[in-house]
Amino acid sequence: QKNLSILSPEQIELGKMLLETGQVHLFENWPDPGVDDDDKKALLAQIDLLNSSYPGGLASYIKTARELLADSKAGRNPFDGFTPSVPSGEVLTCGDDNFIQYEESGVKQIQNAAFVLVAGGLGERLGYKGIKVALPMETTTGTCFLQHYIESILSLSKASYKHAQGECQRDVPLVIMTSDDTHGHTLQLLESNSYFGMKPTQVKLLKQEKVACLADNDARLALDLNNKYKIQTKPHGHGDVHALLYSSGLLKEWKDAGLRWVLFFQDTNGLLFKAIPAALGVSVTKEYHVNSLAVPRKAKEAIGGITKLTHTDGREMVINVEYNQLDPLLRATGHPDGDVNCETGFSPYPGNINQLILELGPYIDELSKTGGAIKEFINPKYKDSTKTEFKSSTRLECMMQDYPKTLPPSARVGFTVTDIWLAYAPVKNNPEDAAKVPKGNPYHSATSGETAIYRANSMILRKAGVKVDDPVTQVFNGQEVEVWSRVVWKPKWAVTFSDVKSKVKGDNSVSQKSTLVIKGQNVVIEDLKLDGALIVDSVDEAEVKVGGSVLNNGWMIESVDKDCVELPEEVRIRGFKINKKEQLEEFYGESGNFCLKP
Ligand code: UGB
Repeated sequence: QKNLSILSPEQIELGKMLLETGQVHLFENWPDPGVDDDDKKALLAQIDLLNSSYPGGLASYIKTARELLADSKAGRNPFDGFTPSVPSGEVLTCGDDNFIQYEESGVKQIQNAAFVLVAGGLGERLGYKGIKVALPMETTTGTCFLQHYIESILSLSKASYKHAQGECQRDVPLVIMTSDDTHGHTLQLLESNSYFGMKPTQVKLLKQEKVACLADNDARLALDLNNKYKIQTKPHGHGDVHALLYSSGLLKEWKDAGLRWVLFFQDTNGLLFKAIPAALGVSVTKEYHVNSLAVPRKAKEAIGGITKLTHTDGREMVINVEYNQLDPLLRATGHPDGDVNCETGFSPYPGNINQLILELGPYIDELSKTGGAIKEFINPKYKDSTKTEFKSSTRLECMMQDYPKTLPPSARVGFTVTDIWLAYAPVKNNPEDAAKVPKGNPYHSATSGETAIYRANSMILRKAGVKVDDPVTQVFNGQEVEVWSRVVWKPKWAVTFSDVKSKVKGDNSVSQKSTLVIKGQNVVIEDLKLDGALIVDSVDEAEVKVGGSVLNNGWMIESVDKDCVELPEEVRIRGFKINKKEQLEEFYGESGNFCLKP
């Protein structure tokens, strides 16, 4: 009461709301006015931010927290009444006719799409100090994830314009969700690299705020242990992206501009854009409101499983069940072995890779009802089995792939499974944890993330008719990986399998020790025999034919010690570096037709 004089009417209202929701402890023992007044105001300002950045405000946050904490204490299962079964979805195989047709219809739609990258995570599992989107996707060219994503979107839009035939050509928007942990560095990375060729107006950064931590089962907000005027906060999860998009007004702007699709993707998957055109083609053809991209998943692998859930009351949904919930759910519903591999060597439940394609119209309709709020969960770590005290404060969390949970049964929710080698190679685990991954399961490390790029590109070249040598097996940072020829191309050279096919002609071969880097747009590989390193670049106006026999000492992959502090962290976390011994490197800087034939 004594302190009311130092607060604004709005702050007093907020304070009242908190008192009504059982948060009296926040204001207990406040000294008289004149002492710590700035700190008191700072606490109210923080409460204001926590209130305004959560759909429904803090009152709603506390109410949901109490319900979920009670469920958790009572051991109530969120899947009560649901029986899991294996869903059926579209299965794509890179290079076959179906895949090529889907790619074609997907590319046409790119100019009606907006891309959303969720990049607010700090990557605790990876333990890398910088932001993950700044990591080199591969160290042959050193291209970072964000550069690759932006160049892929630009090249896909260019390919889409070609189909547009007089329709208006628009700049495909890119939204990046950041957090306090990643915002400044992401902006700096973009600004210091001229937005990697995108117009700055094409890119929007939306920062997610953290949510209040909870100290006990009554959902009392947890004060900072060293500062009684500050509430502890933690990330709320990638599910925030929906509320942020909605409240930013961007969805309406996109709808008014005639866009039709929103594509969500994660921070470190260097293969994803190889599957995006075909997956969008599936959405277009099947008229899916929601399409999740999935890959075959090893049982118990740390990615969610796409599951069909049927309730005793008849409700049905196809939804991601997170990896820590799938096994107990199966065990509780008549599958005593839980999540196990079937005869294919994979779990029958496809792995969610959090690449979602939403149709904009139905998405806006749904968000108009929910404000973008996503079904949340809570994961308190209790001190003991009485479940009365927590080891440390907890908070509500949400995941972007839980969006379909509130949709009506009429919503068309599907998924598309594609080859793992083509679509999924995230960089999530630090070398120590990756080395402990059971044999045969994916490492999801910087080592496997980079070698997967070479494997995918080599396999695509093979499918396009190039003779690419078999890989060799090597061990880096305690992880056994296949090392294929280091084949890398810029998205402007090829964004679809058909692009690759049309630019590879005659009889070509690439040896295992070789590196092939294609940077120019109109480069055609014809009758090339490569045993060494070859780098070809050109301006867009040049047409370059590359053939003949290229033989040199090349660029070699060499092991490095992950603990060698003289090496940059980006190198240490993969356990190898590229030793650039000798190469043939050509740049064609003028328009015209050229032939590279040593
Ligand atoms: N992210 C945010 O933007 N904000 C946040 O608050 C948290 C994360 P993780 P996770 O593909 O392998 C997901 O931590 O959450 C961004 C799916 O739930 O890498 O453990 C972050 O920057 C799981 O089903 O993954 O697991 C990153 O870009 C499976 O699909 C993204 O969210 C798994 O990813 C994912 O964050 C996977």
